[in-house]
Amino acid sequence: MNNIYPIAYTIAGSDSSGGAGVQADLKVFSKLNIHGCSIVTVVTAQNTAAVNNVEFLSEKIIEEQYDSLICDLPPNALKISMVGKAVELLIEKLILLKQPIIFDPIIDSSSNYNFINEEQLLKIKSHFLPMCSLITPNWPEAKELIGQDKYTVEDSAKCIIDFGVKAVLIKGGHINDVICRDFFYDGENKFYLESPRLKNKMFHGTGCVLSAAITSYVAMGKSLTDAIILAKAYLNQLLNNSPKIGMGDRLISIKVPCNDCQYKPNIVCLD
Ligand code: PXL
Repeated sequence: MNNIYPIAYTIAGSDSSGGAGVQADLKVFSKLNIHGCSIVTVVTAQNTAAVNNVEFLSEKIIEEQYDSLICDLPPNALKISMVGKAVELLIEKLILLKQPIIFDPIIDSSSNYNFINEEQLLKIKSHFLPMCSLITPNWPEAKELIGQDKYTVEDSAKCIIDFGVKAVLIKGGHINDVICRDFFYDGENKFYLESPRLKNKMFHGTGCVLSAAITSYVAMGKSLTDAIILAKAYLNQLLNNSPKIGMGDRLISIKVPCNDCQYKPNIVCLD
């Protein structure tokens, strides 16, 4: 890749409140000195109180955004979250790419908006995951991916690696504990990243910020594990400095930091 300035793509939904999705990703890319390009798959109408509506863009316009970029602004790394109507299209296009893909899945069967249906989930597991360098599900998403909830976090990570993805980071933000623990596994190396949990905060868009920061560090040429540790420190910095705006309960990422390691997580290696 010969870009003189690193480029990252976000293939994601638009969040009108600016807290998550494409808007959050582009803010992070920019703060980390990466040029961000976007392929919008879904448009959401939301604010700090609620998601009010969602519209899926056509496969045609998703393909046109991708084709416009790929011939002119080749990426150093890609971040994908909401795939919308484009699962098959993305599989067809991205199979030709060599650049690392970081996949932050949005799988929420309890949501009113069916972001991924059963058939798409099967395609993601069989064809899309083997193309990805990393998947970053939260704990409920990890359980939905493997289709059962009896496994431990570590056994779930092993099952996810069996789908063919190179590495998995299961985020512990949804597990109730005073420490927030994320588990990394790549089929060989495994470790936990531990950070103190912030009380009484309903933060919206943390998954987007974390995966956008990982993508940025990978686009700069860092190893995947360095990128994850740096990105976690980056997210912690944001969470510790998040002023509230809007009238709802969902905190949004308005003060996206520059590169900073003040809040680095504790790394617990396992053999
Ligand atoms: O944080 C997940 C997420 C991703 N992308 C968009 C979203 C949300 C959550 O609301 O709106 C567009």
